Amino acid sequence: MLSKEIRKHFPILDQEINGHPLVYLDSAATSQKPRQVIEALNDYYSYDNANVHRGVHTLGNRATDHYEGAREKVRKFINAKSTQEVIFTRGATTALNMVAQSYGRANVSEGDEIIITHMEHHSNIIPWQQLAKEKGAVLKYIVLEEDGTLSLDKVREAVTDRTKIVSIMYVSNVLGTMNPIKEITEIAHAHGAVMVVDGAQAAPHLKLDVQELNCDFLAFSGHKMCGPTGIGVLYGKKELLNEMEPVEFGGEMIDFVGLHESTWKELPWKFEGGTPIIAGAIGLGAAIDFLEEIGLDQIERHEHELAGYAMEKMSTMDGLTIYGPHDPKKRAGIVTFNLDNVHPHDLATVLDMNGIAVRAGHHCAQPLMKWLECSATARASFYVYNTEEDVDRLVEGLRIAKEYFQ
Ligand code: 7TS
Repeated sequence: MLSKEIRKHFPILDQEINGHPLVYLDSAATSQKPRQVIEALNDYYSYDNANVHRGVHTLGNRATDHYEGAREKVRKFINAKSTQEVIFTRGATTALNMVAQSYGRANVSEGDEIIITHMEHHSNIIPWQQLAKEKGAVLKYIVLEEDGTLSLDKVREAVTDRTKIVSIMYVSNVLGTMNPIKEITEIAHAHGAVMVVDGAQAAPHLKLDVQELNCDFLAFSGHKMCGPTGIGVLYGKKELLNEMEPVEFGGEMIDFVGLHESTWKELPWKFEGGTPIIAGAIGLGAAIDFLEEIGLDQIERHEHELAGYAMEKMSTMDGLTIYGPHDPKKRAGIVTFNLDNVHPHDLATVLDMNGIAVRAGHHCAQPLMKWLECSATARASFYVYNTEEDVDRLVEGLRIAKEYFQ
């Protein structure tokens, strides 16, 4: 299996936790980092560190080449038309806030609609709540189907000619649901709305193609896709970004500064105020190289297989509720569950005692928890380095936990 060779690249996985070999099943929160990414960061700081876009000295030129080279890697990774459409941000959250604060403030007025769904992460809810409050706009939620999927009919019912923004996650961080973004984009565009995609859980796992999806904006984070923390991406269509105002003002993003008026650099730099996230971007570039060498198609297939295997094994356990679509084809490598009469935090603690790392809590999706009618769940999320043995260890851990609490 693919993952056995791959896990050798991840030094962190080769350790014991509480006397057991580590099984890391919390990649939806953050993925582990391969040696290639750690070395890219080390090499940058050891040999090339300097500020960028200032020309003249050799280190500065090298740092600029690496930083802008990383942008080209991202462009290719998402198949954007131009590097001008790739803005480095601190993460998906920052990218979504930028769209709300720049595009949203300029284009949303009183009575207009912003449409999201009940499955969104807080980072794709609160920026729109704030915008709606500021503008007197209406924030509308698309209701989910019983199995935690979205129906295109409900999307069609929700989107109207008053809709200015539709913002939806590609892959749910709780249910694992994969949403039909291309079709939703067509519906949004038919009503003149822009389509924003929260790609935080998609970029690590699927081949993204912004031209094929035809979305207007896409946000994602480097740390969930083998890259470092503190780096993410906002993709936007050039014609929209060109019309938008920067969100952060200061050094780096200016062309000319007068006493009372200033002008901005061209795209993408007008959105990158201050010294940029140089090492982070270089680390993300190395992560993209790593993922592309394996192949995103392979990664997606591997995770479907693991999630399918986990669902098969877990669904035979008494007292275990699994949330989200039960058809593995409709979900990514995320399995969220609860064990009867056991709080997910207690469950996660017993699993940790057995060397197994899962997340427990509301997963930054409180409206979804309300829809699921529970306050918290446990979640196992899989990535390239996980194996069927990891799933077996999880199932065994759940058995131990069940006995422990009985
Ligand atoms: N959108 C989705 C769908 C996410 O899963 C997350 C993080 C974010 C946005 C925010 O990303 P950030 O890098 O800007 O923080 N999700 C999770 C999670 O599921 N567990 O911890 C973080």
